[in-house]
Amino acid sequence: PLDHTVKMMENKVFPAFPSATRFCVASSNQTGFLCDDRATCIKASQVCDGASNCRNSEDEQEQLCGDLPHSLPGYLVFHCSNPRYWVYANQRCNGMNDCGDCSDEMGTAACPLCGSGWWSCSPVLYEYCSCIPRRLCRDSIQHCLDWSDEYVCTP
Ligand SMILES: [Ca+2]
Ligand SMILES: [Ca+2]
Repeated sequence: PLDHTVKMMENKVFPAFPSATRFCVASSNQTGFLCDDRATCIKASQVCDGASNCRNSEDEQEQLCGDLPHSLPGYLVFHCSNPRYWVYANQRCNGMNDCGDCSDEMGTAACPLCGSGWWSCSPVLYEYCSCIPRRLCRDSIQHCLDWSDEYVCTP
């Protein structure tokens, strides 16, 4: 998918290569940000995280990070149900409760229900929403309200 994105973009001329045209698909199908080299696609959540991930630090430039999340191009941002909160686009449907109210994990059309590495239940822990990682099954610690992680689930 990355090659395709890059090709599409090279067909056009972008004088300043604005951030709005940097959409790309990073590893594991995550929404990404294309560096100036037009080959490196970093995860959305690596933009404005204080660490330089593109060679020339274009992922940390003031123009992009000066007024979060408004200074970010819309494709990098997911707005939570609570209007005070936002998360990066690649934190949507990743199984973790990044919004705090699970609004980033809701909607079965947008977020497929618990993938193969996950067990479906009502989690005890705040950090999960409707599934827990299967590695937490049968570890002698309750992670599901109904204890199904300890009695039904297989890792
Ligand atoms: Ca960064
Ligand atoms: Ca999430």
